[in-house]
Amino acid sequence: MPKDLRSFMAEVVEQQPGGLRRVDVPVDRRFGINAYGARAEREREYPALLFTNVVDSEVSCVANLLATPERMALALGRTVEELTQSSDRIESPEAHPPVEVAAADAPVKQIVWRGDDVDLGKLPIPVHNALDGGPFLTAAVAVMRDPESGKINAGIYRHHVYDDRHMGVWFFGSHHGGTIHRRYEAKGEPTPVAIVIGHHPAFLMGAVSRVPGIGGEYDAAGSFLGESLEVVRAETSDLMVPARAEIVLEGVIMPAEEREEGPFAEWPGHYVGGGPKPVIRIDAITMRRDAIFQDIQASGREHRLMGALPRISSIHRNVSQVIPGLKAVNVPVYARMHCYLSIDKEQDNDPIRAATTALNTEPENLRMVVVVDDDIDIYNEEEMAWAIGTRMDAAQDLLVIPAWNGPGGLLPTNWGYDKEGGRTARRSSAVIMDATKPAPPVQFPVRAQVPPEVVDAVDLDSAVSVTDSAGLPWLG
Ligand SMILES: Cc1cc2nc3c(=O)[nH]c(=O)nc-3n(C[C@H](O)[C@H](O)[C@H](O)COP(=O)(O)O)c2cc1C
Ligand SMILES: [Mn+2]
Repeated sequence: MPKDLRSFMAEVVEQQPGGLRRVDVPVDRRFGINAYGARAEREREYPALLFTNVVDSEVSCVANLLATPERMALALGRTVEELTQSSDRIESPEAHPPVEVAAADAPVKQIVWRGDDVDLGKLPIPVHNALDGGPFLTAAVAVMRDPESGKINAGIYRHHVYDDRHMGVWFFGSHHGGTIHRRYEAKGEPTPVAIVIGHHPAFLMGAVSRVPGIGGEYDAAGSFLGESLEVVRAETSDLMVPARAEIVLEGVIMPAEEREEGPFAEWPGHYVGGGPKPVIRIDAITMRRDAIFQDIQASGREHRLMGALPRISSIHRNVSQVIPGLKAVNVPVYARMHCYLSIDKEQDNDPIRAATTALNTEPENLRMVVVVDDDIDIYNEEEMAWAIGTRMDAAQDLLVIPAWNGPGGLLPTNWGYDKEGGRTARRSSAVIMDATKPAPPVQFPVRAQVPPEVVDAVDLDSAVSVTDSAGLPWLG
């Protein structure tokens, strides 16, 4: 059976007991769904959550499916270590190209609504955080065809639901989704779009992987899935959509029309951004008979983890071409504007070259790059702080690029604030910290440690807990 959302949920239940919890009590789509995720996060638990009883909706909702590295690893068929070290590097992008199936073999065509039947209100689309401007699609993969190359492109973009048939969409910065829309708009034409909701997480990670050039996300999804993505022709356009999705919304982005979008709590954990954005009109909805709607906990751990991993791999890809001694890349899930690189340093130029390459790979995200030697575990903040404290001298090892990120956008630092409560878009700085030792042949002080083989040989059970003062007769 080809992989889809359901096969993955079954796999979680079988292989990671406790990884998925079902909520059968009534839950309000306004804050209720996200509140479960937030409450679990407060307890430092991150189960996937299946809501079977969302008030006023026949459709179930699953959230937090990718909130842990363990479930992410299960979805991509890798170990947690492979995931963080190599992330989504696509070994053979063309190995599993998409294959077309007939509508009769496409579960997503079991129900087709057109025209006046189209009603986004029937779906359990959540309002996530306190000041959000309305319901948002957070796990929606928008599929569009580039009018120049004919290639199909896909990405997750936030969609603000305005009414039964209209939504706003925000394409950030240089993302291809926006490029394609602008190309149709320049010709005065509507942009056909299909919005895919609910599929195997490997499909979603394919959609958000940083494939160079427009298009190729369906191939990336095939590579992550380990099998070709089954696609079927859309109802209202020539777009090809995943046949085993739960729900597909079809419509057009209307040319020369914009509407105020947001506010919406984003990955930096603040309400920033907003403003006029393109508007989508939905003309058809196709779905499975017992469709499951998928949500990503906005501004939560799932949102940040899904965003950090593709960036780890795009940075890995580019920096390793410049610095062969690159060992590992971390974009910490709690501060996605930071990047840690560990390198086997051969020359004193290596850190600055590695850091500037990383910055240029993800200019819209990164504002700080810290480079350390390869004896430092960059997934351990204590080691990072120790390396900065012992191997970095700010007067020479800290470089500030005064205007780098922005202007405007999602990062609070990319805005200037005035006393009247107003704000102006501006650029904010980036910083590079070189916390590496000098390159050979310089002799830097040696790291203090007990011989590791002696530490390995210790049997900790031979150290017995003293439970009462009889165990310490000297004190009596
Ligand atoms: C949960 C999540 C939400 C995202 N929301 C948006 C968004 O609202 N707008 C956007 O442009 N990119 C968003 N992204 C990032 C894009 O999906 C991602 O960078 C993708 O590679 C862009 O593809 P493209 O360059 O083909 O457009 C989001 C990513 C994730 C994981
Ligand atoms: Mn793309």
